[in-house]
Amino acid sequence: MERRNGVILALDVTSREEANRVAEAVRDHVDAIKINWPLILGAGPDIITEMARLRPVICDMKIADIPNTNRLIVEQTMARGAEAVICHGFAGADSVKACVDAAKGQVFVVTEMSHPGGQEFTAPVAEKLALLAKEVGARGIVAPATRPERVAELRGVIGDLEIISPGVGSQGGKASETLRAGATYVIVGRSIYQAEAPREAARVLSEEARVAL
Ligand code: OMP
Repeated sequence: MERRNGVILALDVTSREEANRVAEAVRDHVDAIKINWPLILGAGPDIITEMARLRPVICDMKIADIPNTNRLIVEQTMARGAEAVICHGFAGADSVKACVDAAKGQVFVVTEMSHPGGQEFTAPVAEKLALLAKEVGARGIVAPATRPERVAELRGVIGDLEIISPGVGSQGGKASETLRAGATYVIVGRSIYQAEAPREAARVLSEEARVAL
């Protein structure tokens, strides 16, 4: 995927119709579409293929199992046309490596999570998770737009790997601050798909992001 807007749409709607309506409306202003369990369960896994026709798809199942199960999940996901997947790092290096091998490197590893609970267990080990991502050859990490100072610190750990950052808008983070702190892309869900005019909301965000890049 090419960074033109600096924004990834988190398409957490639950029906195929709604997914198409939002994705068609905003596709010019986002660089990728992130699909999570709500849409996969609501619309079925073929939605991955359908959305991949509009924009590159990142599948966010937050995979966190033993290596063999991780491999099977990633193979099924990539076969449906996803460009990349998101996995958790806490299952260990062998589990993350299984994802990296099955996705040919196209893996983002979750580090510190963006919600308040992310400070309980993920924050204290975020640097270790980021280092693990680098060591096993992942494409990048997920780091919190709600705490841009942490994005900057984690950038220091991973060098030139990519950082995708959720938490902009509804969770309180700001796109420009997050990108200036070192994020490669911001991930935005509700502020776009729940907006009265999703296309305009995405346009404004991508404008803000492009100025900050
Ligand atoms: P909004 O809060 O609606 O913009 O959506 C944020 C999206 O990013 C959702 O799809 C979350 O599942 C996802 N996310 C987080 O919010 N926080 C994290 O720490 C990690 C993720 C993620 O891995 O994408």
